[in-house]
Amino acid sequence: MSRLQQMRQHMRDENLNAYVVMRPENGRYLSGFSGGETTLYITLENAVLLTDFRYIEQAKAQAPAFEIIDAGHDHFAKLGEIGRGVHKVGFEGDYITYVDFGKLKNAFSQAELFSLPNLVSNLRSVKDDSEIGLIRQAVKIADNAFKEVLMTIEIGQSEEEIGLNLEYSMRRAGASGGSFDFIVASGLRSAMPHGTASPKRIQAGEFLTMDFGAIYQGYCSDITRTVFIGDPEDKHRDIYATVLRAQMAGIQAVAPGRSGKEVDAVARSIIEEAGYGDYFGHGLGHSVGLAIHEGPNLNKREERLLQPGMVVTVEPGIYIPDWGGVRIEDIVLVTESGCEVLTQAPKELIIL
Ligand SMILES: [Mn+2]
Repeated sequence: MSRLQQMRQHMRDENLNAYVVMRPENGRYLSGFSGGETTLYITLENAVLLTDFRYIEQAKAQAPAFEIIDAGHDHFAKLGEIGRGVHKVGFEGDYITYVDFGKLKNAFSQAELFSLPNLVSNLRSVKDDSEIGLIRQAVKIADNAFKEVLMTIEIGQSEEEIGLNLEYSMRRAGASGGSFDFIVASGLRSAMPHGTASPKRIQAGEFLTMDFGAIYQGYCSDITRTVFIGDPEDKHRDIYATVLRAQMAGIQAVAPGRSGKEVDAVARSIIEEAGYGDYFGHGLGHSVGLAIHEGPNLNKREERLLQPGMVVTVEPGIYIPDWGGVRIEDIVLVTESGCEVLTQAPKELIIL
């Protein structure tokens, strides 16, 4: 069944006549169109892609299953015209702004509107073979960048320089860009789980955490490695070993039928038993695909069950304020029997 057919199946289940897609990843997933400024209007019979003059040719080439309409800069006015007479319209309530919601209500003044953001994201959560192939390539590009950049890291280099080298390596290997603002956090900054690369220079006696990823043909990768500069003390080795044990146990726990909550608990309990539970304040992982952060997640609240074809990160960490921190992150593919680890970069403590 095509993605559009699956979408219509879900629309029937929800008794919708039409669904409006504005989130770029959802639009790309359903139509194939990778340009910006697009709205999809999907009914049980028709599929329309609204864009403007700049993208008409590209949309025709990339989205053959859709009727392409030049809607200028007012997609809502066009929606009002083509959507006249529909009764029940679904939309992405987790994406649309308050202002745009007003315009949507105005466009469909005779219809009932339903916020059903999961209609498309649930489809996206299970990847098909072509998507898995692109994610594998995005992972490989990031693995290779880690290997290359590791050889160039020197005391005195800034975190920004290291981040730039990672991006340069990935772009040379075919990535269209980084999948998010890279985290390159050294020394005391490594205690900040989301410490983006700063002008700080790296010194001996520090952890250096690098969290980065590539976009390859629209698909994201995400990897974190923490290395040590100089001579680690026992506490550094102990914390690194604890995070690694938790990470391996988390990977072991990934399997179809397990909830995100269960997998999170397996890794978290190892960090808690080691006495560092208070220093692991985020979830264990998230799904990755056309977006860097997708559902389902691996965290304390996630009830949804893993299914074969889902692609999730496993990334526990320990962050001690005024001391430093460690995170280790791989991407894994949920298989029929468990999972396959896609990330290949080494995980034993690397000392530079
Ligand atoms: Mn991540």
